[in-house]
Amino acid sequence: MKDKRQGSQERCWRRRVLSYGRWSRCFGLFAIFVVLWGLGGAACVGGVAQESVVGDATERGTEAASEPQAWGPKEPTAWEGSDLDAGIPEGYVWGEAGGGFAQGVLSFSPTSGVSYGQEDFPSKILGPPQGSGLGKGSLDVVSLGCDGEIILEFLDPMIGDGPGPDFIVFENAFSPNGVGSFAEPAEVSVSVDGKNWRAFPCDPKSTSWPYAQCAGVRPVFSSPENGISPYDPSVSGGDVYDLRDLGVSVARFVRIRDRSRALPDAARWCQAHNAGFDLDAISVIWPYRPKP
Ligand SMILES: [Ca+2]
Ligand SMILES: [Ca+2]
Repeated sequence: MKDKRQGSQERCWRRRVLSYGRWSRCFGLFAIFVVLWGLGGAACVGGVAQESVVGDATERGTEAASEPQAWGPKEPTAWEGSDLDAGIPEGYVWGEAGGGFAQGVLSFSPTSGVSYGQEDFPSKILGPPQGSGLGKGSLDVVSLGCDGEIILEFLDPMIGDGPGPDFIVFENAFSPNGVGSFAEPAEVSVSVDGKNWRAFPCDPKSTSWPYAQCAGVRPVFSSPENGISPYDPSVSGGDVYDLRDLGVSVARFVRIRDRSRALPDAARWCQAHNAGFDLDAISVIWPYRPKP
């Protein structure tokens, strides 16, 4: 039999008739029990809280990694240099010429029924071009469809206005006989805030090949396999752009809007699942990079 002084609090509760003295001792033990229980409980809550933060962070990380990307139009993040005529952005410096490729997609609006290349979207269009030469168009592309649109983002590097051309848009135009090309022209615009745009001239209806400054016109020669530089317009192929033509010194976004519906046979080929402009890649000739 346990000593009464060491009896458990539970035993105390079972005793219905207690003298005042015994009740006091019992209450004292009970009070100690409550304090210890409270401390333990607090520690326990603290532990659970800490665990749940870690758990949440882990879960968020998992969700972020596995969540499918939605490519509808979304709000660009605020950036203080949102003046289209802005100079070198705060915290950015010139990098070496030949600065990389598009790094992200702000929005993608393919025409309904157009699906070509979407299984590997967007990785397929964020790397280097996979040019197939003069007589053959690359299959490593994502189709926009007639009137489709895509907006690509550049942050590291952004595109700067250096001497001469600043970026190159690669489609999969090809030219079997070396004269002109089978083109699917698209308008190219640039922006620093994703809202205000300046467009290079592109009107396939009123112009003839190469359709002013439309993209999707010139065959692509550069690919990782052949080692031809994707940054040298004299050998790379693709359609070349100079920000100075628009009076813009830096671009964070490039928008491509298909204009191939303006071509004579558009009604026929605009029905295809690979209709319209087919984006392969965009290379940055003159990069602005965040300061290391
Ligand atoms: Ca330039
Ligand atoms: Ca196409």
